[in-house]
Amino acid sequence: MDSDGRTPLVGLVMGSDSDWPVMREAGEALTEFDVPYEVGVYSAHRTPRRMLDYAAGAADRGVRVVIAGAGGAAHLPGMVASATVLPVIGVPVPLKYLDGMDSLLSIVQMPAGIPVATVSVGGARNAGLLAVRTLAADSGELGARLRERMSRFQAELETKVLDKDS
Ligand code: RP5
Repeated sequence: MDSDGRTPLVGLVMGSDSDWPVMREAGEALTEFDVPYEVGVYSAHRTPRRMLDYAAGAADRGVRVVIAGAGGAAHLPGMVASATVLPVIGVPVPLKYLDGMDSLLSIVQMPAGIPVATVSVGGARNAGLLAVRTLAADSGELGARLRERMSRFQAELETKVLDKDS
């Protein structure tokens, strides 16, 4: 449950709490669209069993999209995707060395059959927005609300750019 007692629709997970300064932007985007989410640290390497338990149970608990961020040998998004049927959005977190290329390649080069939708290095905000769009495909009231809100959001982006030009 989130602070309003709603079931989280998005699982926002990361390999370490050191990823939070990047990953928080995904949470901020979800908050802007009033999408309930949960946050957790699940390391593919340090807590593998806990990570798999989380991934395997997420759909049954009501989660509909998982955003997973990790850096370096960034195996968390792919391993989460292997243990759930939910869409997984991977965020390559840049670390001190290699400019995040290690994180990017670890996440994006998935074997056929287990997809991870990978955003840009450090692109947690877009991960949050992509999760909103995924939920917006819902045929019910939630989808209608999010499509309307996303449409307004895009119009606002356009206005900001056009206003700078005038
Ligand atoms: C990865 O190792 C985490 O996702 C993090 O980006 C990186 C470093 O973790 P810490 O050593 O800061 O805990 O698994």
